[in-house]
Amino acid sequence: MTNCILIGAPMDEGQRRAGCLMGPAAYRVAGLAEVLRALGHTVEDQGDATPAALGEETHANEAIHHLPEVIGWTNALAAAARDAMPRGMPIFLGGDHALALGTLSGVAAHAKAVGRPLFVIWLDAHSDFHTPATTTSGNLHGTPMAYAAGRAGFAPFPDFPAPVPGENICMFGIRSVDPAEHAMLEETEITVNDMRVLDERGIAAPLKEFLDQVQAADGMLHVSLDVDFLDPSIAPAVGTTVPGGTTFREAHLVCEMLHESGRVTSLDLVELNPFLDDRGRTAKLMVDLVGSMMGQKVFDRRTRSY
Ligand code: 4U7
Ligand code: MN
Ligand code: MN
Ligand code: MN
Repeated sequence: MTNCILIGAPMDEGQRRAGCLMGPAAYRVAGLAEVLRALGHTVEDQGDATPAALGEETHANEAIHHLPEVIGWTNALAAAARDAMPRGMPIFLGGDHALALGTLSGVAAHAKAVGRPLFVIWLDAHSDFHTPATTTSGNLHGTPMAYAAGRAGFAPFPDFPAPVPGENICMFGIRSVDPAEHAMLEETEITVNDMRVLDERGIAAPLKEFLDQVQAADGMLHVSLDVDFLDPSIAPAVGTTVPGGTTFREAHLVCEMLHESGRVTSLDLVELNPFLDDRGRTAKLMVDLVGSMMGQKVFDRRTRSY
């Protein structure tokens, strides 16, 4: 059984649409702690993190907005992640995906300190492989995977503590990549399982390949789950909907296989915008997916409709 440490990250400065900061509250209302306890886990809800003091950082790329705020969150969440890792499995309740700049920093620093390799699975419509220099939207939620991979061009962010090697990164569900991201991804060893790959091969085979790699290396695994990984027809509460996402069963299968691997050591739940939701169905689906990731079995499920 796992000690689940819930850490709210009510931030929305990584993109331009208001509402993501209500995410942590929505997960609590949707019963995340209760679902985890019913599966036999212990749950510590730490409440919400607050950003570190604001600096006055600026960037030559004028599209970038809220840079000091995002750096403040990065520092605070890196510290929160480092503090939580030795005590259990942190589950970060977002908040937009820029929170992963911080969560991955703290998780990577912890993995380095304990001498274990860190692996990352990026469940997202987007590759989030921009740097502050290449982003044209200026939305820093499109950058965290590049930061964790150690891409240059992140000043004035702190240097990423222990960059994750490309071979240890797997992207899943990708269907929206900008040209600058594409060009950089080509130069890495990152596995990009885009929707075409999943259409052709299904979920299980490519995911098993990656999980076998994590197992063989005795690795730790960070899961970053962006709501837009899911098809907008089942998960409308997100600012950046992209058609052609994963279905209800595909997403649950990913989570069930992650559970069976026994490797997941930290989790981000990002980009939920409760203001865009339809009677809480996206929040409830995300909670349900965490249930599958933490041991809920299809055969033991009661059918719920939402
Ligand atoms: B998310 C985008 F231009 N690439 O940089 C950008 F398409 O965390 C989208 O995955 C980024 O939701 C999406 O703004 C970030 C865009
Ligand atoms: Mn994302
Ligand atoms: Mn996305
Ligand atoms: Mn988004």
